[in-house]
Amino acid sequence: MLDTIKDFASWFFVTGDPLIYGADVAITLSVIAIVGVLTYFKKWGWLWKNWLTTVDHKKIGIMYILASLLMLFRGGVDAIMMRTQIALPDIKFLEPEHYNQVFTTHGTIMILFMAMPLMFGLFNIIVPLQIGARDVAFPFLNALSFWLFFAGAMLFNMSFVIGGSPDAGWTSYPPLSGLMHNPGVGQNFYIWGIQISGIGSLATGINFMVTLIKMRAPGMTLMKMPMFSWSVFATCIIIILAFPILTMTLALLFLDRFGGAHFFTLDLGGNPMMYINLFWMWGHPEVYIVVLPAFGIFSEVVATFSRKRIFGYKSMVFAMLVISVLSFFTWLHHFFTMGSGADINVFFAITTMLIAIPTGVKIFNWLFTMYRGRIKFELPMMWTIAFIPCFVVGGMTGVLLAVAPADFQFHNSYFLIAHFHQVLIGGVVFGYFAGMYYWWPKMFGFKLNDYWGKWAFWFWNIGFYVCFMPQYALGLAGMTRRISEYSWDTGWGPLNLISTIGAFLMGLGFIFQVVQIATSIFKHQKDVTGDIWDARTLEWSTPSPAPEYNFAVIPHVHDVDDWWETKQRRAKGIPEAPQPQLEPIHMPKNSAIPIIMSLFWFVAGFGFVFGWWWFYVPGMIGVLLCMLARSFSYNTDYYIPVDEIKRTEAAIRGSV
Ligand code: HEM
Ligand SMILES: [Cu+2]
Repeated sequence: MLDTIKDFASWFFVTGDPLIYGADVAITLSVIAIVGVLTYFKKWGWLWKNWLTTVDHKKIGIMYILASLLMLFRGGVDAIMMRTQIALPDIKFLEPEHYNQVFTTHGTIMILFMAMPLMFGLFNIIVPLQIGARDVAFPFLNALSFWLFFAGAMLFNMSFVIGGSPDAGWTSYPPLSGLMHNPGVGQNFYIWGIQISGIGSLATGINFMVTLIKMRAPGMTLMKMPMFSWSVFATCIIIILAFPILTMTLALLFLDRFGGAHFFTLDLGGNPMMYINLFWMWGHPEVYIVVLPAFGIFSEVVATFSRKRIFGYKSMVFAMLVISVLSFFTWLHHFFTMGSGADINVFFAITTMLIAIPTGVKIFNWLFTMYRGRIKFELPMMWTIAFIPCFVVGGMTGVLLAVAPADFQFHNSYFLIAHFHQVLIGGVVFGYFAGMYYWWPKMFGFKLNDYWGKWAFWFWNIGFYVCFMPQYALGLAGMTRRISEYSWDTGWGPLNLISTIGAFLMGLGFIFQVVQIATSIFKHQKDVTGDIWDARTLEWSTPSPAPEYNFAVIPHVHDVDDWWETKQRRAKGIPEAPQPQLEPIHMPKNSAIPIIMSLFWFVAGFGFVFGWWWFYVPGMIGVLLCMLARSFSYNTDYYIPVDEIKRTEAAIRGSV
């Protein structure tokens, strides 16, 4: 009996590696610490009422950002471990199997559990405020999306200590990810972690699309919508069309592994290349999903800190929509080497290169906006200015990769690794950092500390070039991706060492950011204006942080940059239209169903991972019951009375 339990435990828990035991201890201690603090300060009720069951888009946004920063930490630790292993030839820090797991979890976490939620966090915090709405179109669904993301992310991360991590790359191509070559549960964690959070992502795409179409303030025609909102619009088009492909593809892969199907196997009529095509039909649009909102952020930041209207508003909108369509026609550039022949490769080479045109248009628009502007070098603007050259170089190496015959040389080499990190870090991460610094005062009512912010900025930036520039050369010298060891006679040692130093510099940059956030929380000056940057769009017309109903009176919009125009009119003393009477505000009620339903999804996912019906059957029944409970709950909204609005407004503004 004891032996059976022992056998089970050593199979169930990941064992045998000091790093993992360290993590086990750290996780247990953190959980005890969090539970202890909450209990000691009697904060459970507060946590449940104000956060875990909230449907307020601003709070959901903050939870997304918090979770994504945690995931950035995990993904970053993975990165540092890999760079340590390959800093020099013949290092024995990570075993090859372990290295495979680490690049798989790093890639998956960074894209799906770091970039996506950071993006959704910014959508949540800003979009309703920017278009003059009181919340998103479906606040309940919004909370559910967050909790589904969170359940998926937790399930995925659990593989680190229970069952074993996936190790077939973030792309998880069969046959390597198929049952025959990968019988453990790691791949199942990959499938179900992504699947559960993917449902949430799809729902968010639909939610924000409807919000942008239906909830804009009166007068805000589509062509008066702020640039960030436009970028969200373009992104949602891609999410809605692309995520179902991923869901289906992973479902088929799961059927192969779980139900003995042969969609992607090498025999019985299956074809692994089908998976690879399907994966990138989602995967390429996915990179535009994460980068378009960054473009939106840069557009806002450039206009605000150059104190000018964005140059070429219409061309900006057009460029974004063209990118969202084109992004669906380039997927094959990820496997020019598949052998589909010259004609097909040429088609995809040309579509890929075409994307450079709208992207170039945007770059010039940003530059022309800055031209002759009175530029203020605040942190968001610094990240934006750092982004431009970085993204231009990253984009141009992308065009090189799009040259199909040349790609036979570059394919799967460190040249590719350097390219995609340059656009993902220089574009996506820099963009979201710019957005986080820019809108932080809107979220919390104070600015982040400049001193530590500048340290972080320079360490990230210098670290970036030190880390990734050598990798272009390494790629050309023949170093392929996903290798954990190489010998001295390759000559790759020195450049790899430099690259690793760069990775550590970026790691320090991240630590400075943590210090920056911590010191700013303890010591800051409260912003009482609500418009700390003297900015242009509607979110800055509300107090910081905005009250739960956002706008006591819904604004009427007349211009692009409506808030800026309003301020100009006020400065000139032009009388404003009289404020209409306050009316009771219709609001959604908090709900516990999203978090409970996601918990059931988590249980079901866990059951599917191990093939244990006594988990997945109750889990799925729980999910169904939650759906029923929601369908039959009628008490889902309430009105805030005028008196209370007056009191709240008086408290935050000093007067009504
Ligand atoms: C913070 C600095 C970062 C460093 C030092 C870093 C480093 C690395 C390293 C060493 C690899 C493995 C290369 C190989 O052996 O093939 C890798 C792979 C990867 N990284 Fe990063 N990375 C960083 C940030 C990011 C970010 C921000 C993203 C995405 C938003 C990202 C996405 C990926 C992906 C998708 C892979 C491919 C994984 C695979 O081969 O399956 N990385 N990175
Ligand atoms: Cu692509």
